Amino acid sequence: MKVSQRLSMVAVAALAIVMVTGGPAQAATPSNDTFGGAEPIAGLPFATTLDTSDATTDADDAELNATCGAPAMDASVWYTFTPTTDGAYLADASASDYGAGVFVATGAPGSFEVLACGPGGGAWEALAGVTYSIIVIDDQADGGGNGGLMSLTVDVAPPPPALEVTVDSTARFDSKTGSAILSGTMMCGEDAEFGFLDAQLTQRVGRLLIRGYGAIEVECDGTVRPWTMEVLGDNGLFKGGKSATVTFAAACGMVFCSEYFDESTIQLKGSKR
Ligand SMILES: [Ca+2]
Repeated sequence: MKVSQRLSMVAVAALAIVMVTGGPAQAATPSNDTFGGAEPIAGLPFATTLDTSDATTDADDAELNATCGAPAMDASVWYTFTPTTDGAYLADASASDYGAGVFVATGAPGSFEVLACGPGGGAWEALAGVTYSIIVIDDQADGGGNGGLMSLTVDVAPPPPALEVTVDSTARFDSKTGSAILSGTMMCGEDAEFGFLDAQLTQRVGRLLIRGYGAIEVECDGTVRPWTMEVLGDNGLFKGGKSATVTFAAACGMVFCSEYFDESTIQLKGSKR
């Protein structure tokens, strides 16, 4: 009885030691710490998590960074991906619990060609049958440590956000300020990170070509929203009558932007204030 109690206390003590040392034991140097141990990505979508706190950096990381200039290349781990179809792909490590950066490269040590690199993730145009190395590093953007809990997803890049723009064929002009107020509607998809619209307005007034620029940011939420933009002439006042406008709009997602371009003649009509 006494012996068995003692044994169980030893067992508890042993368990406690295992628990205390359990963290570092799990965070052994990952098998994909180097180019030679790169883990192949079998299919998409790919998602994984990995403790990289014992991952190391070496000369291959330094070679990758020669063309990119990340602040640090600590705790690199390597994957390879050979797509079966051409297209744009996105490797995203932004959900990691440290300042993770992503490199995408072809080639081998001594002949790497970096196709994408950046904090959080990287996107690139891939060809079927080509093997790409995907490297996740700790760029020390968070100021310290070595790796941590890495979270990586690789998938086909999301398409550009939806974008629809209209420009009204008439614009008001303010006879006191000489400004023109363009208007229309714009819809950009809620998957857009940002959307904007800018316009150049030109109008011949006598012998002068009055020119003005305007730009606005537009909220991207998938609904059609009216927009108005006041454009002041840089070198004179706009007047009633015909004027030309060049409108450019873009809505950018994580990888791609949608763009809209329109050149049209609009009528400036006076307003009284
Ligand atoms: Ca490494």
